[in-house]
Amino acid sequence: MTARNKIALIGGGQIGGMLALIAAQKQLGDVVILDIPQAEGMVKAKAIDLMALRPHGGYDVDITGTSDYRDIEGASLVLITAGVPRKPGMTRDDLLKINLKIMKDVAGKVKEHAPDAFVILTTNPLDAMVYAFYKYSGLPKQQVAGMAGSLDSGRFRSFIAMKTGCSVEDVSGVVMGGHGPSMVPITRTASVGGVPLSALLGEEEIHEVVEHTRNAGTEIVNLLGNGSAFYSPASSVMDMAEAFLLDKKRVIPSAALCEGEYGVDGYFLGVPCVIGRGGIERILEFELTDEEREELHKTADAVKQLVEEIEI
Ligand code: A3D
Repeated sequence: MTARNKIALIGGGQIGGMLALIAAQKQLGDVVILDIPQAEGMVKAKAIDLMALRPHGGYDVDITGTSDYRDIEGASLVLITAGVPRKPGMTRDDLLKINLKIMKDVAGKVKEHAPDAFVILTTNPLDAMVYAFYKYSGLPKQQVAGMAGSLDSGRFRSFIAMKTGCSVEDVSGVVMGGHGPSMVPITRTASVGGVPLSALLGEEEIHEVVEHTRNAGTEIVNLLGNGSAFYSPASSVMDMAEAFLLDKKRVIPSAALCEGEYGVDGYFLGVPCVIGRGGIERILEFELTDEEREELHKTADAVKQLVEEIEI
């Protein structure tokens, strides 16, 4: 008998709840949703609700809610969304101090109770939080990744599909760099069914797609008024999670520790990564134009500045 995977969700709020639902629907494993003691009732309630959805949802895994870290023992995958989301008028960077405290607490406990797990973080400011988690936990670099490039590239692809009137299924494109306004959508390699984007859209239209991609998160924060995006972030995390659990070797832009790649050293930054059962197995490098390299270094500098505020 093969044991099912155990998936621990640290943070059971908007994204955490969606993660539990998608993981269950895909039957990726049993799910433990952990939150702070004050929110234990909330995650227990979500777990009961999701268990009751099983006869309709076509899945047969166990979902539990807890505030006790002993319940995540044996998890092969830990997905962290613990933290506070933005409110209108806030930048992701404004969350640094408050979410850093949370990350210190979470990192120590994950290290203690699930030291072999692959960990994917979503907490903002993303690239700095992944760096902090890596430093606080001391886990190997292959085991630590941040979800942002997956979402940003998904937005990029979706907006290209909308602008060209073609199916999103046939759009490919990558967004690199930090998860902030200086992220770098690589328009040169984007394509629709193998046709270069530049053959389908004019400069101005491509510029609009790029700006929409960069601002999509803020647009949602302003419209929601209380909280940030959660459907697409959860699905973007789950692409990475599934690539790990099923050893798919998918190429997904993720915040990974760069040690010389793209001229970045010692920081987590969004780069194309091969994800399989070894976690972040490889970073794929390709030649950037001078302009792209300059933009990537600008975004890396923004991440560096934030990381310098962190005392490890
Ligand atoms: P929310 O619905 O508030 O859920 C966060 C949960 O974390 C809450 O249930 C909290 O109780 C819980 N929590 C707080 N402290 C702890 C702790 N110490 N241990 C365990 N749980 C804790 O937020 P959300 O789910 O909408 O967003 C979560 C994070 O993701 C925020 O920081 C967002 O800014 C971020 N986010 C990132 C992206 C990226 O693309 C990187 C996209 C959307 C949101």
